[in-house]
Amino acid sequence: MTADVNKDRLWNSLMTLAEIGGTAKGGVRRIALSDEDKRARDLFCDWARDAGCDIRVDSIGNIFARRPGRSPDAAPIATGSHIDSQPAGGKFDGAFGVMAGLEVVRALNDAGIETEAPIEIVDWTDEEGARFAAGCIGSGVFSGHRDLDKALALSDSDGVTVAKALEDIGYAGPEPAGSSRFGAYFEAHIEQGPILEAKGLPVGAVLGAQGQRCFVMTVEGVDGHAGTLPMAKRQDSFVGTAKMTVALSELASTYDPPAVITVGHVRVMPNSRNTIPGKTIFTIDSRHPDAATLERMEADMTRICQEIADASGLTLGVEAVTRAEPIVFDENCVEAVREACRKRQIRFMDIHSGAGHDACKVASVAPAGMIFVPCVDGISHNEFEDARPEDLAIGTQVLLDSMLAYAS
Ligand code: HGY
Ligand code: MN
Ligand code: MN
Repeated sequence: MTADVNKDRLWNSLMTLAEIGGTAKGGVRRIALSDEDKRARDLFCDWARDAGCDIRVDSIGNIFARRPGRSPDAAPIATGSHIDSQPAGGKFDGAFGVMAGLEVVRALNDAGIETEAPIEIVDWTDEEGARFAAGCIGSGVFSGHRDLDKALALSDSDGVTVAKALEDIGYAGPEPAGSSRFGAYFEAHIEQGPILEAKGLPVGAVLGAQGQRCFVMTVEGVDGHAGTLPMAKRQDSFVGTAKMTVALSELASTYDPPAVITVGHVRVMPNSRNTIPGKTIFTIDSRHPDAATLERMEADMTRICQEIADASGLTLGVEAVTRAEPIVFDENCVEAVREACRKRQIRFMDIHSGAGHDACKVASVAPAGMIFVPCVDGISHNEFEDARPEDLAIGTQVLLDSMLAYAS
């Protein structure tokens, strides 16, 4: 018993969704809990209702679209991803997983298939962490990795909290976050790297994902006049930050295998051409596949930044916003993905994820697996992110068959 995915319907849904927050370069700017995110959420809910799903929203704004099964009390077999994007993101990161879930439901409807367990499609709140610094807010609260009240209190650079932003867009839901459970969870996602495309393979059966340690660093010196204060007397927080950034970048290659360390967000204050910056806030995103190495990296990064601060008459504040251990997906879920490929003679490979995903959080409260599809030149977190309709359809077909194996 199976159902066939409709490649054009999937592609058209993705392109329609991409118009919300679409950018001139063909990318997407759909910041979490923004008006664009609201409009995209509303569209997803409309489409899911049209496909016969009931909609629930939880207290951190996660949306659950449930297709009923014969056994209403059975734990649902779920899929999903995130509709929010990077500030200059692509059409497929996250959106593909949510639209693939919708296509699974639509294809099951076309085939008149009733599953034993319900099927659920999830849109997780703020996976990207581009606005509130901490990523995977929705799936993190759902899975107990994040405390609800602390998550609701997170604020953006304008001081707007998650709680306020959820209220403003009407997605502060009544369901206690984390009160529902899945029988299994599968997430379809573009690989966001070059491996599948380089090997000419349409599917990756994801074994697990590397760990992450993310920080918000506050460097404080003294504001001063750019024209009058001699260089030797300055306590320039941005110069200190620049030295830290270069040192962190060079640190990454000292581990085996090498780590990845990124300073991606910097706020210079007062941000005026002719005032020496007395305060600079910057983020560190560090990742490695080994838990012990992550621990060492945190100590090394903190020490290096502190030494630079001390040598420059600066003070340093360190706030950890994410400590995510490396994860391994459920072997039965991984095997269900492999078996779905074998049954349709779809070539695949086992692969590890360099990126973090909502599935990495869900994996601690339900058997979870992921299906990767290639993206063009491995580009992601970039407006030129692209994918091929046939690859997306193949990945969605594997998702459907993997879920059906569990939901029947
Ligand atoms: O940062 C990540 O790994 C994810 O793409 N948000
Ligand atoms: Mn993503
Ligand atoms: Mn992303």
